[in-house]
Amino acid sequence: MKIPKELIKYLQKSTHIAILTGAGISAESGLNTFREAQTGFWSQYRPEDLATPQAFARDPKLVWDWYAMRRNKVAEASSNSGHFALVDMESRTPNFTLITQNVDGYHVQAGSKNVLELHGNIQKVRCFDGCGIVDDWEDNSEVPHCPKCNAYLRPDVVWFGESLPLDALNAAHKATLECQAFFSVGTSGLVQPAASLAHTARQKGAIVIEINLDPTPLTPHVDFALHGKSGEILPALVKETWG
Ligand code: BV8
Repeated sequence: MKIPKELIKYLQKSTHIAILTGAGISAESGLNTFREAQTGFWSQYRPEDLATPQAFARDPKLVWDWYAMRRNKVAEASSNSGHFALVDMESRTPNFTLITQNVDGYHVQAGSKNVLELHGNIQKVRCFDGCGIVDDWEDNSEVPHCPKCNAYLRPDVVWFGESLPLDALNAAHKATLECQAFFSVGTSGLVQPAASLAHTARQKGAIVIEINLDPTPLTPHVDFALHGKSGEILPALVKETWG
């Protein structure tokens, strides 16, 4: 993938870069992306129908098992060259904010420092009745109970219809307003409010770069659309920009 010279020159002068990542950046680690058709027993379900508080209330064991399966896949795989390229980019940029929709924890595992997990983290659980307990995931087949109030414990992720963690969302907005360059990497740009960040960056005068396997609804609005694998494009971009 040839990185446009104009983009390289602009990034070399940028002191604040913001990145939004989605499931696509973990695809080359071997993880299914969020909307990819599910396999086996899970092929009968749509992820959007399982990632809701209603689905968990209706059948806690089904939703718990879905996350246990996904968490095992996360544990079996690991960060890829795309994650590591962003660690490299962060070390070359005075102000760098990595905003992720992913719950796999791979950015922190790769060594990224300033990471905002908008949709939570699959390695943690919290009380379903909201008594504030947050704990490490317990590896058991039955849905665990809160040690404080005995309600079910649930994955510490943000489900559809639930609000995002305010501190992470506010920090993401702040970085989006202040950055000179905003990258959208490996995301279909369908889920709100994360999907609106790129448009906000553009309205504030930042250049917007999309790195994605396929075109998305964002593509017509970006300054640079680099279509291909993030695990190949990001290392090339970091090398050509910062050596
Ligand atoms: C909320 C955690 C307030 C769980 C997830 C407007 C404003 C506010 C809300 C809404 C709104 N309109 C609609 C809503 C409701 C809803 C929403 O957005 N619905 C959509 C589907 C229309 N939003 C919410 O409910 C949010 N809550 O706003 O609170 C509120 C409160 C009450 C009522 C209303 C509002 C909460 C959203 C968070 C949901 N939780 N995840 C879990 O993971 O199980 S979202 C889920 O989607 C994942 O986190 C995932 O990361 C995220 C986005 O998906 P992508 O990452 O983009 O993945 P996808 O598979 O779609 O695409 C992958 C891309 O990668 C593809 O384009 C592919 O081409 C590319 N790719 C593949 N391989 C590669 C690659 N690219 C590069 N290299 C490769 N190798």
